[in-house]
Amino acid sequence: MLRPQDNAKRERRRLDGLWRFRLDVDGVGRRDGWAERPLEGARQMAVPASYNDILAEPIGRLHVGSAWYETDVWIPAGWAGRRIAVYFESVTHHATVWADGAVVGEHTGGYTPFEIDLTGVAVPGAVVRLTVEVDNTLTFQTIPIGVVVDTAHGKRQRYWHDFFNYSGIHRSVWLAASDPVRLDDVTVVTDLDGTTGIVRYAARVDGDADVRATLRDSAGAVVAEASGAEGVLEVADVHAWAPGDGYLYELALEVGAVDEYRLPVGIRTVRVDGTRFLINGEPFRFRGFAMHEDIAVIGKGHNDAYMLHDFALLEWIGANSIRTSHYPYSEEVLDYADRHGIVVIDETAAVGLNMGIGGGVFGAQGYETYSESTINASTRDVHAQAIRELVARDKNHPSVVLWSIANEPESHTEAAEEYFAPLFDVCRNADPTRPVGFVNVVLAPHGECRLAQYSDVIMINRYYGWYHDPGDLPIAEDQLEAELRGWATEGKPIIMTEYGADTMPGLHSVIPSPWTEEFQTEFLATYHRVFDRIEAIVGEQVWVFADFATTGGTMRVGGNRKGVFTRDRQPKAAAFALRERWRAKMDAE
Ligand code: GCB
Repeated sequence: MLRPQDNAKRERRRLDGLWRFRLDVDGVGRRDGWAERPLEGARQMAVPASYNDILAEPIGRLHVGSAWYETDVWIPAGWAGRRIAVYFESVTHHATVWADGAVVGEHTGGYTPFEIDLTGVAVPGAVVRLTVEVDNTLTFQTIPIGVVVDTAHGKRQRYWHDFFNYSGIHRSVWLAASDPVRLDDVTVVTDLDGTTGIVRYAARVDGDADVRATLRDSAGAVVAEASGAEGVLEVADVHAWAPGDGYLYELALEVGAVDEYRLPVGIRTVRVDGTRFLINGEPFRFRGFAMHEDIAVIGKGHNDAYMLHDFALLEWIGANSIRTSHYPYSEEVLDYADRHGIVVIDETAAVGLNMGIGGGVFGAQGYETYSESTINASTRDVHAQAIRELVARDKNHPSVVLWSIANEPESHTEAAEEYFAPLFDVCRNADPTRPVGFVNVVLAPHGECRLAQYSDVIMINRYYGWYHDPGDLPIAEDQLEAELRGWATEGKPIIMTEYGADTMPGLHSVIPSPWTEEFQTEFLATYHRVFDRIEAIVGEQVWVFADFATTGGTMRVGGNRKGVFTRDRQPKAAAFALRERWRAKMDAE
């Protein structure tokens, strides 16, 4: 499946805007045939956006189950004979789609795209009523996982991850047209041989037609050509894609005389060598943040302006990388990262697979993590599919250098190993070219974790001095160093993928104490002293870029406050300290 695009042979229309919307509070929409006729009692809802906070009613946050979206789409009269499809960039978490009252498709997984073929259903020159049922239910057989509990006040959604379960149509929806004979997929793998760049492409065509490939540089000059569904393009005097230098070529694939597709290509290599993480053969050190897609009112809806501002702040602070904690982000984010040389650790939505962690949901304890009735073989199938869909979408983005197949799962037990070992294979089969890892939690420290052996890179989140011995940074420094020295004996690169402290902007104290701006600054400085003493540490990504929404909890003050920026992207004191450290490192490179 390819993302829709406009070119001489393809057209697309964005279907964003105000759709008709109704929350299915009593869960009767299917029984009562809400998709069969125009949605009664509908209000308006913005697409893309989470619906939760827009509603300004408690039900927006409490609702468990379906929400119905509907819009009328005119199919251009000129599209007769074309293949017509609707492409959803993301619907969180489960979507069923109807066209004029008939089911045309469904998709599970709230952060990856899906396409539905409407040819024959959508009539050129006529209008089609598109209905989408968006189900936000999380169970032990969804990714991420959750559990629905019945209470005297109705159903409640519990989950083990620490961010609010925003729901809705979160990214753009496209109507797309192409020839029925068309390029269906392309995989590009790049290499460097001295000053020569190598681009291997493999195209999949739906139908019978020849493929021609043309690679152009950023000025539009043709640098290599090939024909055939698979081929190798060589670029003399290559301008490689590199961190901080997002140089992109453009690969144009022509399919007979009927279709074409254009794909930006960054030529670079990624490799792990001992404790070094190499991009183009050069050691790379990750500096930056674990992020969230999280905006006041809009929730997890993609917003171009916020995205650009977030990247501007990343540049201001001297970051060179991000992790898409804890789910695949909008592809626009990767496009930007490609174009600006920002390095990305790309994560699936497998978060909260750990009953040992509260994550602000203390109501949902008392389960075993892996068991027949909790996280089981069916969950693993869904998880495998989530990995495949992530790789399928993001494999051609040069900015993506490392896959994270889960955040903080239970990883110290035999059951964990049984569950996860095949998933590392799934990821490596889907993409043999990039390193694979997962993010380790303190409950499985060095020596106890059974999954690190499967990872190319050790990624760890630690909160010594925050959740352990809160406020005591000398003790934290010792604990952190002792554990990291243990991990360093594994002979693999280590990235600290999370470390941070909740901070209320405006709260100060002479002696750094938890929640003050001074403490956050001191906390980060303590960790940095340790990182600078251990060679195998090749990355520091602070938790978290900006404050974000969570479920209510006694440890959360209007959400998680570990942001170096507030939720509206104002800097806390730590931002200036980080800027000093990271800009100095940047200048030294
Ligand atoms: C973690 C999780 C992250 C939480 C963070 C915290 O380890 O990976 O999702 O938000 O800790 O602040 O507790």
